[in-house]
Amino acid sequence: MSKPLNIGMIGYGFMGKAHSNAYRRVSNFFETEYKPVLKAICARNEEAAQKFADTWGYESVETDWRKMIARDDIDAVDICVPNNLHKEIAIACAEAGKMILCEKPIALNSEEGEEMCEAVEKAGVANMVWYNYRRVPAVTFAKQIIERGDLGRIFHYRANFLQDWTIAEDLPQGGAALWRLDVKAAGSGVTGDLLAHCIDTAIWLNGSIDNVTAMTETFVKERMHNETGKVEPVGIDDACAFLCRFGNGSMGLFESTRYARGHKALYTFEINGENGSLRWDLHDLNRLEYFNHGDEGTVRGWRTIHVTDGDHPYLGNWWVPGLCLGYEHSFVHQVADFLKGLETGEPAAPTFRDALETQRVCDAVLASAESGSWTDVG
Ligand code: SOE
Repeated sequence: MSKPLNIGMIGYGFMGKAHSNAYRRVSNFFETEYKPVLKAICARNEEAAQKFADTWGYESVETDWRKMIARDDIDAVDICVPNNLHKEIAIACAEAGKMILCEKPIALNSEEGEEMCEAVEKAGVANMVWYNYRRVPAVTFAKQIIERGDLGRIFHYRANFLQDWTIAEDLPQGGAALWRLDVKAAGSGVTGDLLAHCIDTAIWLNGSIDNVTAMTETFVKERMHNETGKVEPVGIDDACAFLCRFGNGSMGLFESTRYARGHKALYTFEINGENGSLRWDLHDLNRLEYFNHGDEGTVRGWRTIHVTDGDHPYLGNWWVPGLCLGYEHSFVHQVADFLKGLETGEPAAPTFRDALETQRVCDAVLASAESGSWTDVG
């Protein structure tokens, strides 16, 4: 017998769409005991929220999140609002006994993240943070290859996340679509927004990060603020690069910027081990490149695995072998795993606690950029 899982979503931006699409699709393709029901969407702007509800099939609209989380017919709350609101909402949801699916990064900083972890753990509510790239099948498959031990001892991990959408000096900061440029709402710039994805994947694939040395840059120092109407200093990092040491002895090299002209969302990673290497590129997300040193010498080389076979992670639930998936499927997979976790009692990762580890690395990166020294991950 299937059980409804009544979702209340707070916020309706780009991520609200990605998550809503995932809730709607998941039961068509994955067999799970719990089936999401889009019960309520909550946003301050009632008209916009109603439009969103009509588009995505939410049954009701709320304009006050406290009212929504007090409703008995809401089981799980999806927090899709700017980072500075995550903590207060998540703690209130935990106290109200609601499950929580929270947008990344978990919070503005790890102090807030720790409070959120304590709240969900005390309440015993299911919780997860939307680091969706783990569920791109080629990335999940990379994890399987690494876990089998095929790469042997790991020497290097490197990742980039490059964009170019904030180069214009007249782009304002703050407000609906541009809160990511406002340090008060976002907590940081590319470190929390983009490197956090790279760090989450890296920790998942290659284990914990011990210490970091970083540099950041803010190329445009002042921008008009949409909320105050005044030109204000820019507090976010526009670009960040860092080196790190992983607990397994390997070296890490990470770079992210919103000033790499020509790149819209170039997320790539590569991992080099004693017996082989893997690399992946979001622009070609169904492919995983694999060099296996164990191959016979004359034919040894980088092979491209088209991760679309029925035996590849998640693929058996979709089309016939060979047909491609896209960005949006990573969210569907994350919901499917969350629902499976409710069924089995094995929480779907990344939980708040897992995401806090990523946040601690982000905090160490920003602290190192500030101090100019190697910094331990706290
Ligand atoms: C920023 O442009 C952004 O939308 C991030 O906020 C997302 O987390 C990332 O996946 C894509 O880029």
